[in-house]
Amino acid sequence: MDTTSAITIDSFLDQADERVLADDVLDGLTRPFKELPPKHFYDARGSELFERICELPEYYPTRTEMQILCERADDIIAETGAGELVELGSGAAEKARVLLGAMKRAGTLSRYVPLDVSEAALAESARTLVDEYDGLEIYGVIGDFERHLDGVPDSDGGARLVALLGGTIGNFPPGTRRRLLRKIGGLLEDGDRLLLGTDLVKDPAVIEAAYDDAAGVTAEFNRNLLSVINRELDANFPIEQFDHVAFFDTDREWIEMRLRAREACTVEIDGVGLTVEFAEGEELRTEISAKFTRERIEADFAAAGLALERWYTDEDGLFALSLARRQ
Ligand code: AVJ
Repeated sequence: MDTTSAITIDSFLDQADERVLADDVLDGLTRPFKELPPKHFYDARGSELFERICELPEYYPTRTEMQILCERADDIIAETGAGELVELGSGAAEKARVLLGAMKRAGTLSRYVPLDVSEAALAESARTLVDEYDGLEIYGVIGDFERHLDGVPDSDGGARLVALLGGTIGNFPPGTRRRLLRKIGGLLEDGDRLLLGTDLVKDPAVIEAAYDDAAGVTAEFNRNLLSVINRELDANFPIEQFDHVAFFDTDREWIEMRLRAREACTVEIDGVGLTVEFAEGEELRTEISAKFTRERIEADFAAAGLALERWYTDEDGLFALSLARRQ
C-alpha cells in the first residue's frame, strides 16, 4: 500500500507570518509594562528546551496529563464515539497516539487532523502514524491555531473530537481565552466534543517549582526568547544579564514568567528600527500560565457557548481533562 496517499498537508503560513514576531516586538516592547507573547519561545532550541522541561522532576503537568489520558482514553472514546481527532498544537503527536489507539480499539478510527506551526514535526509524525495505524487518513494543517482554524477541514462525517492539550489554553488571558474557546467551538457540530487539558490550582510552592526548576532549564527556556529576537530581528539583548523570574499570582490564579534586567541597558532592535531602554531591575513579562478550578472552567465554557460534560483528573488533583460540547 502506498501509505503516503493517506496523508494530505495544507500550509497556511506565508511571508506575512514573518512579520508576526516583528509586530509583537514593536507592540510589546513599547508598552508601559514590557511584554511579549509566549508563542515566540518555540524555535528549534526553544522546542528542545521545552521537551527537557517536560522531563523535569518538578514539571508535573505533562506526565500527569499523559497518565490521565492513558487511563481514560477508552472512556473518552466510548463516551464520544469519536472517529476523527483534530488536535490543535499537535507537536510530536504523543498524546494523539493514545487517543488514536483507543479509537482503533473501539473500531471508530478514521482520520487525524493535526494542526501545528512546525511543518517538520507534523510531517514526521504523520509518516509514523500512517504506518502504525492501517487505514488512518491524515489531514495536516500547518498553521497557528489563533489564526488558521479556518484551515481545519469540515468533519469527515463521523463524531469528531477536537483536542487542545498540555494546558496551552492557560497561556491566554481570560478574555482572549474565552474568545478562542468560542472559535474552537465553531469546529464542533452536534455530537462532536472538545477535549481540553488544564493545569489546576494547587499549593503555589509546587507550581513555582515547576516554573523555576533546580537545573535551570526553565530559566534557559525563558532567556531563549531573547536569542530568538537577537537572531530574527538583528537585536543585541545582553541575554546573560537578564534573570529568570517565576511567581504565582494568587488573585489571578496564574503563574507569570518574567525576565528582569540586572542592570540598566539599551537594546537596539535593528530589524524593527527600535531602541528599547531597560531600567535596572525592570521586568519583561514573557508568559502567563493560568491554573484552573472546575468552577472556573465551567464559567469559561459557558461564556464561550460550551458546556462541560465530563471531568477527568488524577488522584492528587494536579491536572484535568475536560470534555465539553456545544451548548
Ligand atoms: C506549553 C504553555 C503548557 O505553561 O506550562 C513550561 C509552557 N512554560 N514551562 C506551560 C511552559 C514554562 C507550558 N505550556
